[in-house]
Amino acid sequence: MRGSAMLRNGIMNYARYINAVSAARKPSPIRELRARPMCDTTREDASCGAPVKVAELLLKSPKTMISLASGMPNPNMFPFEKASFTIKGGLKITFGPDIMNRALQYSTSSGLPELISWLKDLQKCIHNPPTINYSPQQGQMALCITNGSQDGLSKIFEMLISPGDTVLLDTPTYPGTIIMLQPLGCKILSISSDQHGLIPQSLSDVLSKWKPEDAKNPRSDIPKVLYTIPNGGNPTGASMTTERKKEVYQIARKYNLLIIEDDPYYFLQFEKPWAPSFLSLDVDGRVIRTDSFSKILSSGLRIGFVTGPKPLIDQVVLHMQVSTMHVSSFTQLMVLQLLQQWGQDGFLKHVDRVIEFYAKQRDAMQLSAERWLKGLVEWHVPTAGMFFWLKLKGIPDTHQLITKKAVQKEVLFVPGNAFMANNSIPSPYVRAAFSLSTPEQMDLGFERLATLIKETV
Ligand code: 09M
Repeated sequence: MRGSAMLRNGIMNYARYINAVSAARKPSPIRELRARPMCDTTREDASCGAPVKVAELLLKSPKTMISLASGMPNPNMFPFEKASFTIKGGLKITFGPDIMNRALQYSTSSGLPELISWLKDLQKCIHNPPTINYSPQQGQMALCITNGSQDGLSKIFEMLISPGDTVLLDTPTYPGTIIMLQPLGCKILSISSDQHGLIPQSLSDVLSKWKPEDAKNPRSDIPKVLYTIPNGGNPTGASMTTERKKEVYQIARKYNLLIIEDDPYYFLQFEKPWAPSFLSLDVDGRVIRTDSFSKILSSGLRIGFVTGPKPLIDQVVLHMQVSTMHVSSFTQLMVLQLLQQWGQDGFLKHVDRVIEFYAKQRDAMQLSAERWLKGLVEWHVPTAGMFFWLKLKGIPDTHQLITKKAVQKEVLFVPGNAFMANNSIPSPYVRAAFSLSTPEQMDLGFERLATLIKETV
């Protein structure tokens, strides 16, 4: 299944990236009926004779059709009848009996069609991906809805990584990603970053061990995948500049890499204009992007979405068919109704309100850092996200300090080594989040940290 060519006639050879497990996935036999739908011969129907999903089949069927096919339960037997949600600001969402039945029923694995359509419009508007009008084989932009971006990410890695593969990781990085990758048996190569995110030169240096032509050799161990968090990095708070993204994209083209753009803090960019995403630069169809509603609508509803080339999104959806089946219909409908009522403008206005809150929190943390940590700690002020990345001077490893002494002093941080693929290497950093604490708590927390550092060095 794994092909060898780089760009075949200028088209990405997606089979090269899809591992054996993913390539072996087949559509669920109960969700896809290999049957001929009722064809109205007076009408052109492109899907006649092709595999058709049960739901599609039922939609196309005449009213007189008796279906004994679907094993879905009868929603009339579900106990919930109606619901209504009051949105801050006064709007109301109501689930009457019909919507409630839909909310409680199975739905399509890729996500509710109306929500997919709304989110695709959002992606087009925000990122204007060059792939929008490509053919599916060329890597046309597709989208599916996942249980938060984490679910999308894990399915992406499980689609792409085979044991023994080498993966390029923007470091330090989100521990969720590290623990997703480690059991897949891949080798992780760390790419250095600074306050502007991943350093293109570091990527070039790491890749210089290979020749670009190695990407044509299926037996070569040349990396195929680069993972990066481009905005408000977790833990660094760093955001990549447009120039860096362009450079990284060119390196990806040279070595035929896929870029996994994990961007849950995109909507928490405090300064406008927002930076162009990798997706917006993606003329080849080599970017697969994870978005999240966790930071702006709800983390508990578990809604994220994956946007990327159709051949890859299709594989993610096949994985969903056998695992989660789909994101809760209930939460998808809740979010859909809200987004439909808001419209794109209303959504972006809400995002602005969220940004205003987090920017103030960031300013409060910056003020407290200036007050207590000057001379003891080095940091950069983040322009996105929820984190300060603090380098404690004279403390080569923060692990003991944070897990033992800081706890006694009643202040919590995450020690830097938690964000490294090899967490036995000492780290002088700690991550401080400004999302949940009040300015007073941040101030007291940093005062305690300052005392701790002074007692230690
Ligand atoms: N801390 C995240 N990050 C986190 C965290 C979290 C409980 C989550 C990056 O909700 P999703 O699935 O859309 O987000 C997953 C995700 C993906 N990528 C870069 C992230 O930062 C979420 C949850 C407690 C602590 C947590 O600390 O950083």
